[in-house]
This record gives sequence, structure tokens and C-alpha cells, in this order.
Amino acid sequence: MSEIGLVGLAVMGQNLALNIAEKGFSISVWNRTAQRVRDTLARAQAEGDLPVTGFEDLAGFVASLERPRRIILLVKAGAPVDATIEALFPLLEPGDVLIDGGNEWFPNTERRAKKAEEMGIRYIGMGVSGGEEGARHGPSMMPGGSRDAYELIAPVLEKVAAQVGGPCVTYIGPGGSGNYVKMVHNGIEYGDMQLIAEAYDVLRIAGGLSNDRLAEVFADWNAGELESFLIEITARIFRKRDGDGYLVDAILDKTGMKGTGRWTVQEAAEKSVPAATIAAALDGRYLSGLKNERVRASRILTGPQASAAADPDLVDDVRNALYAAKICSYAQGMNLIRAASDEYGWNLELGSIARIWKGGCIIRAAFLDRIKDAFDADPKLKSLLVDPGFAAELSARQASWRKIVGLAVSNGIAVPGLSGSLAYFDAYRRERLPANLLQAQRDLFGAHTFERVDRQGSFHADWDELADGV
Ligand code: NBP
Repeated sequence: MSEIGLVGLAVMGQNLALNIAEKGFSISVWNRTAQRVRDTLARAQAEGDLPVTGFEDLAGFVASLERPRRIILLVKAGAPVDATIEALFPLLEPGDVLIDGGNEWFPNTERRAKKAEEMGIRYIGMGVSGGEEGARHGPSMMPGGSRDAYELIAPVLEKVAAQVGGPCVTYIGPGGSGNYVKMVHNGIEYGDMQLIAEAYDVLRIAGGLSNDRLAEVFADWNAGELESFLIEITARIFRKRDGDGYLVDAILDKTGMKGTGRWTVQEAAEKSVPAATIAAALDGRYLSGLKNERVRASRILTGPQASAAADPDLVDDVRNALYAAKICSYAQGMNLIRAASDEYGWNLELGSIARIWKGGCIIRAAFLDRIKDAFDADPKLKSLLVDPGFAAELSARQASWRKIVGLAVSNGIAVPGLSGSLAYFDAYRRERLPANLLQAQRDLFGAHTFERVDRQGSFHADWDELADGV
């Protein structure tokens, strides 16, 4: 009998199964297409005679599991998950646990959990981050749903997860909270990637940095406050040669995406949470997709002639701008998680979430310790921006940040992430915004009423009368 089962042996499932087996848990595996089962068994053999048992029939797979059965699903999100659990349900018994490890839209998990519960089956929606490498050697995992089901699977997850100051997994909360937190993780990942791309654009266009120099700069940054997986791989990317040139210069400037960033922005809009940096990153990807239009527009529309100027402070200024904007991006993501937690009564712990992102996942970064500390010190912290430590850092970096945004604007370099973050910061720190005028307009054309700064209540003005009428 196997201690655990896994269904779906594409990139994530195959690697996670081998990781689980390597940590000493016997595992049974099944996949719709049998060839993947055979491939997994061959890898299990080659990678250390790991305790993996493969099945080509689903009933045999289910029958091979110790009870209560614990089955991880890693099939394509959406309809394939529904098809797989429909096939599994008749083979399961009350008390069994199903863990969907895909990037699922959280209401789908809640719908399936409800159905599973009616049959006495416990259901978990678990975000898994770290891609192929993470799945094989230690991902960050965000399980949400039934708490007692989590306790049953925790000994396995805690061993399989990345280990950075403890296992990078914790019970997130009820319902679809695990999927939600993974979704926001991916939104933050979009923000980080966009900000790094903008820093690259400013350094190469306004600073004239070569790929070799960019590799040095990013490697250097990775030894400081920006230390993170994404900065580290960026340094590596600039070193990769392609014939006489560099591969990065040969790659088409058109970004792919799978949808979790879009969900994050949709959710931010749904929950009325400002998320300027993450939205800028999503728009950046959409604009990149308009490659043919951009090629045509580049022959019609003109802008300033970008020129590289020697500035000994440029690299440090860009680093400062990147770090400050990154704080804004994480603040937005954390605020979105909190808004969902409040609305759905999930009671999520933002400090613990920052902790499990410390290792295994794409946004892993030294800086997450600081975020954890900020929320541990004040779990009700309204925004990371007003944590005393982050507030001081933003203050110390804002001259560089403004300089870089100004430089980019005057050179015609689009920096929607850096500038959107700065606008977010500037709006958030203002006691009074020009929204008074918006309210006046709304009241004038739609009698939407307004509040006043000097009196309680709701007011409507007769805007045709110049005299005060409210
Ligand atoms: P995919 O998302 O590409 O899904 C492929 C798997 O789904 C295969 O096992 C395939 O079986 C199975 N499948 C499909 Br498609 N339709 C099915 C159906 N109707 N019934 C049963 N099985 C079906 O795999 P992945 O890239 O390993 O990702 C798995 C999950 O993890 C996804 O939700 C993904 O978003 C998430 N994720 C992926 C990454 C990553 O880096 N790839 C990172 C983090 C999270 P087949 O072999 O028979 O076609």
C-alpha cells in the first residue's frame, strides 16, 4: 500500500511525485495518458530507485492507497479537474482527502469542496509555486480548505516543501483561500518582473549599459536588499550567449501569460483595492502582445530622442527606484489578500504568508523577512507603506525614484510599473486628493451628492446658482 497518491504527471505532477518519494513517502501515481506513468517510473528508477508505483487504471491506483486516502491532483485547471474528480468520486470513501495542487480559480475549489463534503470527502485547494525545479526539490505550497484534512497531509507537505527558516508551507485558511493566495503571489510575480524589465530598459537606453555590465549590476544587486530569485536569474540571463551575440537580444518582445495575473487585477477591481503596479504589469504584457501594431506605430508616432548619458549614480538610482516600487507592489498584493480575508472571513495571517514565500517560489526574496516582521509587529497594519521601517526606506529612496521616473519620461521610455507605483505612493501619502472635484462633477451631472469637510451629512448643490446653496 502507498502512503499517498498523485494524479496528473505533466511537469508539476511528475516532479512533485519524485520529490515526495525522495522524502521517503511511498507514492502511487496515475495519469490519463499512460505514457506519462511509464516516464515517471523510468525517472523514479534513474533518480535513485524511488518508491513510486505506477498505475494505468484508476481503480487500481485508488485501491493501492492507505486509508484515509490522500490524493494530490496536478491536472490542468478547470474542466480537466472536474473530469478527474468525477472519475475519482465513485472510487473514494468518506474521510478520504483530495488536494488540488493546480492554479485554480478559487470559486471552482469552493464549489468542488462543497460537493466533496456532501460525500464525506475532504477537499483542499493548494497553490504550488516554484515551477519544475521547485516541484522536484522543494516548492512553496499554499493549502486552503478543510483544516483537519490539512493535518492529515501536513507531515508530507512539510517534508516536501522548500526549507528556509522552516518549511515553506502552512495552513492558509478555509475555502478557496489557498488558491487565492497563490493567485496574488502570481500577481506580485507579474509586478516584480515588470519592474525588473523597466529597470533593464532604463539602464540600457538611458545608461547605455551592455549585457555584460547588466549581468554585473544584477549580480551585485542580488548581494544586497534586492536579493531574490528573479534578480538572480536576470543576471544569469544577460550572460547567455547566442552565436556572436546574446540570447536576450534575440528573444521576441512579446509576453505569454496563463491568466493568474489577470485574475489578480480583476479581483483587485472587484474588492476595490488599488493595485497600480500589478495592473501596470498586466497592461505591459497586453501592450507587448500588440507586436505588429507597435511595429507599425513606431513608424508613425514620434517621441523624444533617447540618449545615453554618463551618470555615475544611475545604477544606484535605478536600484533605489526598483526597491521602492517593489514595496508598493507587495503592499498592494497584501492588501488584496486582506480584503478577501475580511470579506470571506478567512482570518488569514499575512506574516505567515510572507514567511512561506521565502523559499521555493518565484517571488522568493530576502525582503520577505521584512514583510513578515512588519505584519508580526502589527497584524492590523493597514499598509506596508506605513510600517515604520518601510516608510523610512521609501523616504530615503524617493529622490532616486523621482529622478528615474523623470529620466524615463524625458527619454520616452515607458515605465508604467515604476511610475504607477510612484503615483500610488504619492496618492496614498496625500491627506487631500483632487477627488473633491470628482465629487462635484458627479453631483452636478448626476445628483450623486457629496460629503463636506466641515459638516456631517450628504449634500447636493444647485450648480446653476452661483451663490452657495447647500
Ligand atoms: P498542465 O496544466 O499542462 O496539465 C497537464 C495535465 O493535465 C496532464 O497530466 C494531462 O493529462 C492532464 N489532463 C488534461 Br490537459 N485534461 C485532462 C482530463 N480531461 N482528464 C484528466 N487529466 C487531464 O500541467 P502542469 O504544467 O504540470 O500544471 C499542473 C497544474 O499546476 C496546473 O493547474 C498549473 O496551472 C499548475 N502550475 C504549473 C506550474 C508550471 O510551472 N508548469 C507552476 C505552478 C502551478 P494527459 O497527460 O493525459 O494529457
